[in-house]
Amino acid sequence: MLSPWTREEFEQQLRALGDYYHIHHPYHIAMNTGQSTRQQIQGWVANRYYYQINIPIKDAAVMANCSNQQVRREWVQRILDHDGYVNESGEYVEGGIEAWLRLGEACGLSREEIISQQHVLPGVRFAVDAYVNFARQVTWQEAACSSLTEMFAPTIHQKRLDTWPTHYPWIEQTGYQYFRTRLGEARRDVEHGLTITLDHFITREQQEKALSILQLKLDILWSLLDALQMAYYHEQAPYYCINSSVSRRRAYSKVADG
Ligand code: AHQ
Repeated sequence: MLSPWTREEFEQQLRALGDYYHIHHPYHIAMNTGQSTRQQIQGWVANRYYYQINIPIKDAAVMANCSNQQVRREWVQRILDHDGYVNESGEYVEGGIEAWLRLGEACGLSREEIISQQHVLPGVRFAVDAYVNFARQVTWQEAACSSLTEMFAPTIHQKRLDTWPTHYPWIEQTGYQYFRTRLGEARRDVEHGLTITLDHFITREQQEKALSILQLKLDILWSLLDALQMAYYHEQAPYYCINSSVSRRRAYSKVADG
């Protein structure tokens, strides 16, 4: 029977999984080193929109499973961060989903085509839906643990802010607000999610389970980019090789090359 890791060792084990974070995926490496085309950036923004609009749904599922009022009082902030809210003086404070749409417009996409989800690839949809369904089916502590990929998120947001303006001068500056806002929000979210995780997973077996939960979320993020890599780098979107007389109503269409 293996003895549990100390709190510090357990946190270190969680952080070591950062080696598998999607910042190391070829799609991100290409975007962050200036090798991506306009179409590849637009395809990423249009597909990641599906991830963004599902985060508050995921977080509502976490809350629905959580009987702890103090945790809900903190967790609800994540939903407001994405959906926005009306403040005391009746003003709408926009959230991350609106900021993501502005990122899309800054990249030359129209709001309508992003909101239509016409560019969302099947593999992206499956990865995101797997995350939402996971959060619905597990305990709120396990779902909190799965959000800890955000331990590595400030680095990736900062990387985009540091490199994209130089590499992609055609992206309007207004689009970068989303990444700036997430720098602070991600750090705050991780504070809360990490405390829940370190407090809840106590035995060595539970700690190992937490590592496998984090690995599942890393797999979700990696697989999302694999779908994009096939479509926008290898030119092999689903059914690219099928010539059928059946006029299949396209559930998705790649962003126009141009
Ligand atoms: O924009 C992101 C975001 O709002 C969230 C919420 C959080 C979660 O609850 O799982 N994870 C997350 C992430 C966002 N952006 C990703 C990126 O690469 O821009 C990183 C992603 C994450 O690390 O989980």
